[in-house]
Amino acid sequence: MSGLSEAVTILKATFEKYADKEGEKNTLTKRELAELLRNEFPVGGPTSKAAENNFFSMLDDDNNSVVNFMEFVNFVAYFATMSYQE
Ligand SMILES: [Ca+2]
Ligand SMILES: [Ca+2]
Repeated sequence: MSGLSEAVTILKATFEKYADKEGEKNTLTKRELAELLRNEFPVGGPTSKAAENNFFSMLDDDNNSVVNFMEFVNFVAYFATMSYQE
């Protein structure tokens, strides 16, 4: 497996690990997202309830109160862009 397809596999596995905790298996609730961010983005992630809410509304593009894989990947791409500064 190449590095990039491995990265995609990790992205999917990470999403599924948290999305499977409550409600629908293929979407993240606010609580699931908060847990994902706390564990997977210890640096740059939310540090308060207010920040968690901000992150959630930032990720939930279509405002349907859950974050799907596409919305999650958009965020990861944004995060990658932010950290790619020369
Ligand atoms: Ca879920
Ligand atoms: Ca959504």
